[in-house]
Amino acid sequence: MLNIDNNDTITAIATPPGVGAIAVIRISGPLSFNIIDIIFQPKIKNIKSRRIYLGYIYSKNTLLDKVLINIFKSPNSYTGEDIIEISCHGSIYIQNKILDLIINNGARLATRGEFTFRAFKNGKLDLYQVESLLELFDSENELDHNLALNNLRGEVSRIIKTLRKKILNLNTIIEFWIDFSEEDIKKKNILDFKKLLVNIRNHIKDLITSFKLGLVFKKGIAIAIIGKPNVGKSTLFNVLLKYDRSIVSNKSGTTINYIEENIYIDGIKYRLIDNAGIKKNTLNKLELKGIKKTLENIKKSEIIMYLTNKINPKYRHIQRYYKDLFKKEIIFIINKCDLLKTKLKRQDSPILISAKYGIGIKDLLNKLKSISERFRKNNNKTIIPNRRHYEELKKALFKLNQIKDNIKIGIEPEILSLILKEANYSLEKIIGTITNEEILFHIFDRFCIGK
Ligand SMILES: Nc1nc2c(ncn2[C@@H]2O[C@H](COP(=O)(O)OP(=O)(O)OP(=O)(O)O)[C@@H](O)[C@H]2O)c(=O)[nH]1
Ligand SMILES: [Mg+2]
Repeated sequence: MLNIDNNDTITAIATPPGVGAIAVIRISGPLSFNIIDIIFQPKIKNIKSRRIYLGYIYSKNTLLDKVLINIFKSPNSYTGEDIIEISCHGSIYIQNKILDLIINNGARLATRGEFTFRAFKNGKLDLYQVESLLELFDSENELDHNLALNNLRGEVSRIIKTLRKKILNLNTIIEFWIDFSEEDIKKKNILDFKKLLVNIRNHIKDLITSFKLGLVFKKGIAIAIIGKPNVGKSTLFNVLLKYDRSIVSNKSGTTINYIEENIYIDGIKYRLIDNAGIKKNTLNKLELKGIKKTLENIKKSEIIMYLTNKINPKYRHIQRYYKDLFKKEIIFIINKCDLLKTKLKRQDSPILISAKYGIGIKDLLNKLKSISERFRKNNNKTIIPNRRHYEELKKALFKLNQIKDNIKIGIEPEILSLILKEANYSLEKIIGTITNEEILFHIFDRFCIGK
């Protein structure tokens, strides 16, 4: 449970449980320096911030360990309080002995996320940054790691704060209408109001659409491998995965249900989906179900790998079809090039490969990398990866849309002002200037003890 108003000195082991070369024990709060004065030798006169001291931890007269301690004086620390970080030897015995010693001298064990909660309470991080920290811990590839890191630096928080300010400006204009009713002034004000409203709504819309890209970064760029039965989709799937995951056979219709696996290429995560072959004019119920799933996978993928075995002069049409209709990147691939009678020059598109004999796979990966660059470039943009923030932004936009509609039909300014407050409330909930215990508990409970 979160200790919202509590000011105790807290402590915890910050490194993962178990034996390691070293372990780090943290202390934060008003008693931090007193405790170190009792348990650390030699005594430190005039403790200096951001300094490392080498010495010994004693429990009364018993030597426990030789350690390094790191000192951060309030307010220039992670929590904003006085912090000591003890780097001790990593045996479980020593870690627990030192932790007990700290507790016996006045600290208590921290709860989950309590160090970060104090950073939030003391204005070191806002709630958006706290949640970005969680995203950073959860990140498992370059794209979502960069995204979380950028957000932790506070860029989105700044944008949300600017939007809030603009909403307050809207409210000032409305209050002006309430106080003064001269028509000429009001007309000009309405124009200003509308302009600002469009600006805010567009900005929020951009943030809302960015969520989809954020999800792609987190879950991985989805690639659907599709084509007619027996063209070698599962063989290519296994080659890219580097192990035999999908069943391959010369019997047409081997893959009935799709298979999905993650792969990492150059730090980017992809979700590779091997699909059932698309067969024209089938009445077989099982095959129809498989094709339906293939179509669903096409829709939810960012990239399509379209496999054939022969040179299809219509490939440019097919490419355009997928690009225009589904808004997908398509990589056109001719597989089984080892069987091709006519010798084709290797060219950019279609890409010639033999999945079975490992020919052309490098070309295919290069093509994939060049498409992925587009995603990497977007990595610097402002992206909202968190569903809670996304939902609050949608609520804010809904309220601003209501204002746009209500202004047309001449609703009283007092009511507009109330709706604006609700839009503002949603933005405040994102950065945590307004929040409730339940939300805080839910967020900080996702941290481990020691963070
Ligand atoms: N010669 C040759 N044979 C290949 C190549 N790639 C796949 N094959 C063979 O083609 C047959 C079909 O391969 P699969 O990977 O099962 O084809 P698929 O597209 O997944 O087929 P379905 O699941 O039935 O839609 C198997 O016998 C493979 O060994 C290749 O590059 N060259
Ligand atoms: Mg297959």
